[in-house]
Amino acid sequence: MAEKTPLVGIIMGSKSDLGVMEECAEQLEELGVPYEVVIASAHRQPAKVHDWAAGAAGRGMRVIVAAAGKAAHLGGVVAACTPLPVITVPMKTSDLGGLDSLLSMVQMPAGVPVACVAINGAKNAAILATQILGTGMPEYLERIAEFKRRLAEG
Ligand code: RP5
Repeated sequence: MAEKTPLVGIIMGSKSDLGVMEECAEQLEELGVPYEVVIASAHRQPAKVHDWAAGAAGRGMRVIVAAAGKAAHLGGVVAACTPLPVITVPMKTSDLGGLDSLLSMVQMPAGVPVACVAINGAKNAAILATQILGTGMPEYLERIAEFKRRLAEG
């Protein structure tokens, strides 16, 4: 998808999130959505996260998917730096099973919302991102409609 301007930006806190988040990238590819992937931690590389998020809309992105685990502040920090909608993906964790990630993502302060899919819900994040694109871009609305037709066929 490198030849097209990315419409979805996928950011994750660690290389260790990649195995799960590849499902998000694969689903976006299946739906024909151009995307980019960046690995940056809100805690370890805060300046990189801020710069990437602050520039995303200007570079043509429409939706951001942010994945992180444990004290998963990445999605909230990204949401603080961009006017774009942010879908968060809580990573399953070894100690607390991902409940830590989920709760630290969804409990955002008023004024800075994020959407949040299930623990390890990378594929659903891609589908939701495409649905958001579809509200303003008929080609993606039609791809989701076709996706749902295939789901219904079983
Ligand atoms: C978070 O901490 C990452 O998103 C990852 O899910 C978790 C563990 O990261 P590593 O210690 O494996 O890099 O920041």
